[in-house]
Amino acid sequence: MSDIFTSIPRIRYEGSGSKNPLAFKYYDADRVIMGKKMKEHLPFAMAWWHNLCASGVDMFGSGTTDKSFGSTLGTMEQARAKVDAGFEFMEKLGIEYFCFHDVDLVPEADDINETNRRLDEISDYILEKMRGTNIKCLWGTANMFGNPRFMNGAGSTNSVDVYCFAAAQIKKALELTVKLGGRGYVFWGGREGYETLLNTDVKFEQENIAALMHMAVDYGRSIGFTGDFYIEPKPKEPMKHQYDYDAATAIGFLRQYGLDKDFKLNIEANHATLAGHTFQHDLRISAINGMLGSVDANQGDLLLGWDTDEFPFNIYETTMCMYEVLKAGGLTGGFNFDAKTRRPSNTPEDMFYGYILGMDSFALGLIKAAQLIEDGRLDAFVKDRYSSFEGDLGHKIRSGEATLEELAAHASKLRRPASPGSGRQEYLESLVNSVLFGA
Ligand code: XLS
Ligand code: NI
Ligand code: NI
Repeated sequence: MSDIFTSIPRIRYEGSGSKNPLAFKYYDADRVIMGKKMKEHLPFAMAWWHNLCASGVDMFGSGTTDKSFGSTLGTMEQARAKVDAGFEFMEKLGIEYFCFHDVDLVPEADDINETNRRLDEISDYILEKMRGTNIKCLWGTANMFGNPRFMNGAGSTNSVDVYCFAAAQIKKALELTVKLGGRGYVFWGGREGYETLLNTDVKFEQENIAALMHMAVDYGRSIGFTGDFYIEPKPKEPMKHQYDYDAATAIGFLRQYGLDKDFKLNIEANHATLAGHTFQHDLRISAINGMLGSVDANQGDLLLGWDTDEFPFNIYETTMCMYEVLKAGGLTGGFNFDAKTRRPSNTPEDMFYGYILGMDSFALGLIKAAQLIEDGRLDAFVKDRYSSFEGDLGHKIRSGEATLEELAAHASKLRRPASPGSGRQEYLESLVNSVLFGA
C-alpha cells in the first residue's frame, strides 16, 4: 500500500453504535445475509472519474479539490499517481472493483495513436498493482461525450470520420476492459440524442448507434470478452433529449435491433429520477425483463433538475433497491459509486466519508430489504391482491386461451363487479416503516 492518504487508517466495521467517522457502522463484509456474505451481495466499485479526477469544477467556478496526488496535473506521472491513490483508497475501504472511462486513465493526446500508447502504458501499471490484491475492473467504457468531436453525437453523429473515432475508442476500451478482467462494458449515450428535431434524422441515428453496438459485441467476443454489455439509460443532460431515455425505452431499442442477448442495463438512481421515475421503478422494469445487470449507486436531489451524483444517503431508496436486487437474484455487475462529494467537501477525508456513507447506506438497505422479504407480509399482500386470477377464468386469461366474447359473457352475467379491494398503500408504507425502524 502506498502512502498518499497517510492520515487515513484501514476502514473497519465497528457497528452502528460507533462514533468513529472513519469506520463502517453497517457494512460488515463477512456478515451473512440470506445465505451470502455482504461483500458478495454488494460488489462495490470505485468510479475513477469522480473519485480520482473530479476536482469540484462546476459551471460557475474552478476546482476546489486537489487531485494532483503530489504530481503535475495532466501528465503521465499524474496518471500513475492516480493509480497509486486509487489502489490505496480501494484497499483501505475493502473495495474490490473499479470502473473507468478511457480518458479517466490518461491525459488524451492530439493523436489517437499516442493516446492509445499511453493507455497501454497505464494499463500495464494497473495490472501490476492488481497483482497480490483482490481488486479488478467491474466495467470499462469509452468517453464519447467530452471531446468536442462528439458535439453532434458519437454513434449518432452526422460525420462518418467522428463515427470511426467512436469505433476506435470502443475498440481500445474493450481491449482494456478485457486486459483488466472487467465483468462488463458500458455504453452511456451522453451525446446520443438531439437538441432539435429540425436538424436530426432520428431513425438514421438510432440505426447507426445499433450498428456500432453490434460491431462492439462482435469485436468483444472475438477478443475473449464474455461479460455483459450494458446500456446506462438517462433521459437528458447533456443533450435535451437522449435516446436511452429510461429502462423501458432502452429495452425496446435493444430488442428492436437484436442486441438483447448481449446487453443488459446499468441503472443509475439519479438517471431514473430525472426520467420521472423512482430508482426502484427502473430496477423493476429491468428485472422483469431479465435485464438488470449493474447499478450506478448514487442519489439525486429531487429539488434540482440535473444529475447531482450524490453519495446515497436515503435508506428508503437503498432498501427498495436491494429489495429489487435480492428478488432478481443479484446482479451480474455490481454497485459502482457514480457519485462525488459536494464541492465544498474538498479534503481527502471527505473522499472516504463519501464512500463510507455510500457503502453503509447500501449495507443498511440490504439488511432492511432482507428483513422485508423474510417478514413476508409484502409478498403475501401482493399475492393475495391478484388472487382473483387463480380461478378457471384467470388461468384461461393468463395462458392466452380466453376470448373477448367469453369474458364479456361473464361480465354480462355478473351485471356489475364487486369492488376490486383496497390497495392499502398507507398500511403497507407503515409496515415498511416498522421493519425499517422497529426494534
Ligand atoms: C453520466 C453517467 C456516466 C456513466 C459512464 O451521467 O452517469 O458517468 O456512468 O459514462
Ligand atoms: Ni453513471
Ligand atoms: Ni450520471
